[in-house]
Amino acid sequence: MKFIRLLVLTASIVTMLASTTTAFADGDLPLVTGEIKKVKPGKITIKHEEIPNLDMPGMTMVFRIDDDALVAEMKKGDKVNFTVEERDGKMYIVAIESSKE
Ligand SMILES: [Cu+2]
Repeated sequence: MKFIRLLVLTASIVTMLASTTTAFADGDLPLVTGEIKKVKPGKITIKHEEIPNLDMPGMTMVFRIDDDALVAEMKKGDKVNFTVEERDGKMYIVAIESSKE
């Protein structure tokens, strides 16, 4: 019986891990690290590291973001991991999360 319980536990941990990474699985965009400098409705200024999929070196710049709920969670000084894609020449954050422990 102990073995079965362990199996169930393992299965639920795997499910948990899978669900936390879902947000970053879209389109296999590379994860970028950065620090938030400013938060405004629909826009976040981030000092970011290199962004391989946009061929962009590290810099501080404004990104657009559609998800107001995500914007509400972010604040100046937060260290973040995020993914970006270009739409009509503008940089949009696809997914973002605080990287603080
Ligand atoms: Cu940039």
